[in-house]
Amino acid sequence: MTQEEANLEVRLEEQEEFEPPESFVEQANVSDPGIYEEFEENWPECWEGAADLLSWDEPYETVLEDDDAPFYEWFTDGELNASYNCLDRHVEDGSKNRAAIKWEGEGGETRTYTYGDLLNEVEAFAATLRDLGVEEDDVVTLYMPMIPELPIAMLACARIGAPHSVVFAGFSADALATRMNSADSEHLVTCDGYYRRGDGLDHITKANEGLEGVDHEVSDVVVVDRLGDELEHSLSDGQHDYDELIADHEGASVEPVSRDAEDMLFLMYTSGTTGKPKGVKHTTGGYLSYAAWTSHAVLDVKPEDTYWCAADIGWITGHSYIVYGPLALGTTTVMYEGTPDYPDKDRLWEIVEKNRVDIFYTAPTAIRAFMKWGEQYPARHDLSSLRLLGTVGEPINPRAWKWYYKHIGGEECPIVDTWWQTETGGMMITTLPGVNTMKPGTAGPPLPGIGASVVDANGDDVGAGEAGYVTVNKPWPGMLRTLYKNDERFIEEYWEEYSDEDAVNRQLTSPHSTSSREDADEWVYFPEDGAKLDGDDYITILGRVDDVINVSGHRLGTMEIESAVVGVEGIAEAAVVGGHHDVKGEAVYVYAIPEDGYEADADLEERAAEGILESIGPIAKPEEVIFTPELPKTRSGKIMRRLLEDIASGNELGNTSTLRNPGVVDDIAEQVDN
Ligand code: 6R9
Repeated sequence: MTQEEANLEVRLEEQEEFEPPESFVEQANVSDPGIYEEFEENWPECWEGAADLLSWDEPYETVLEDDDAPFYEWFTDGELNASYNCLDRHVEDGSKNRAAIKWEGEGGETRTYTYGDLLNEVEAFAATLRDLGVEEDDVVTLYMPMIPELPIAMLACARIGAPHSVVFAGFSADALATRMNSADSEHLVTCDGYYRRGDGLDHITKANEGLEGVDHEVSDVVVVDRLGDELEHSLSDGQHDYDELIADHEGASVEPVSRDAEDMLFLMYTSGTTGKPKGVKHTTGGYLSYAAWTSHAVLDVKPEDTYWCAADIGWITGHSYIVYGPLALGTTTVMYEGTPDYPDKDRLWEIVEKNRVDIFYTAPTAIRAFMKWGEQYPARHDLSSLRLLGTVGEPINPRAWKWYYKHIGGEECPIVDTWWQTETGGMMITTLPGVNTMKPGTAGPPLPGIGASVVDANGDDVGAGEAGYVTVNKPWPGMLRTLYKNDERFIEEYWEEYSDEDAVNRQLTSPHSTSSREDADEWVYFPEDGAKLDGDDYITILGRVDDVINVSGHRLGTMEIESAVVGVEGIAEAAVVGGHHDVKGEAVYVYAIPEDGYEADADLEERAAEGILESIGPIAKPEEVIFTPELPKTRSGKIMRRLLEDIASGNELGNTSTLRNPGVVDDIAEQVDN
């Protein structure tokens, strides 16, 4: 390192605030700081601008209907179709030959779909689904990895008004069955396999096992042949080959169905405090407007851009910011099948260089891995096409932020650190890249029109420098409408904590007996995240305050993992917590008590890990399984999870004398490697 470089390094390390570069501001979709006031004064009508990014078959009559809060409705009586908005209108506008999806297979193979191509294949698959008997409002489950047929299937569902429920391909057979059962889904689209680090990975066996666990009849299964000869698979009765179906329906024309703004566009299952995953319901008008608006305002997406969100479509980030937001805006969206270190650790930068990517959006866990691998990998490539960088999924530490800023953005790209959730549909707290000063490690202010604040346990706003909980006291178009077929749980999970008690009781005792307008102000959404506020009203997210952990940006319920572990023969009780991990953010730690007559040995450990793989999938793989004759408990018999987290993270342990069984702590701590 030269002296000059060393000086630069020191300067960067100390710098706490960064201004967006002039060159970015000049071309930004949003650059007027007045937007905050404008939205505030004109709320909720300010959201008409988001709806205006879409084409409507029928105009909406009311922007926000809050009579039955918190079952809000947005753009009431409006009608539209999501696939029309993502495809046809761009083809009609003369962008037929613009690339819609640029797909990179792991092994170097590529496929480009223009808007025209994509529309044709979506229509062919929509016709297929209809022929298979899929009707409007039937939930179609898509258990697929990062192959183009996944967004094609999503848009085909949207075209005929069948909500999709995408199940992350890394989830287990059990997880697939649970989700199909919960959604009463009778249709499945899946594939034979996909590539991971050069190997063809079998997926169909897992899908078939999952189908065995479905408690109702599954009328049809469509299988995409991704691996060809690499994996021989035979189709059983009721299973169809995707390519054959597409060939049979080539040239089909399928009118997009006009959907009510409030009709369900998709379901997405996510983890919560209790064992059962929650089916988050998103709608056509509000969700799509919000995904499009945030893509426009925060990601600065323009039709002529090549935009890349390196997430998996199996999570909400991929739904909103690989598929719906970017395609609604008519841009080119990049999709990558594989891992970032195959064939080498510069794979992503090679893709950026080759495609001249303008905007890149990823998770802090990936950035921490890039940092660990070293700056020589991005340095091999020309990354000068990049204009904006983004992160999502977990808090980003200032060091990782600065590394990203310097080594990927060349100190010329603003970074948006976007806080949001499966439930919020789109971004909620982040800087606007053409407007705000950036502070590494701090997401930023709430977006214009978003009533997010940090409150104490009583729901009162905290002062500058204080910590508390994130709450949202105004509805927004992208919000979840309910949990699938479970309005009660929807209220209990998200609204009970901070909303007016009487209002909550009224909805719980006589649901949907339309409340008065004044009541609408009494509803406060609780995302279950802790946060800190600074003097500029910027919010630093501290992480979940419920029993959800965040492993590599993936949300996992500790209760779900615990129930998998106690389901293993020979294990009597278990507690699962997240412990600090340098790259993953958090890692899974299992503390388990063996049943009488079972040895706490390597075999039991392996079976515990196996139990987790079977019921959830490899993303929940435990970092360590620690056997103990007892779990540390309070005098009232509650497991002291905090303490177990501190042990897992290698933190100093506070006073443990108030425990019922303080002696157990040292025994456990000795076993943990850190
Ligand atoms: C989009 C997504 C949601 C949880 C959320 C929070 C964490 C997301 C974050 C962040 C700090 C950010 N989270 N973005 N924490 N800074 N920029 O990730 O949805 O999978 O539902 O997870 O992720 O804890 O509550 P989801």
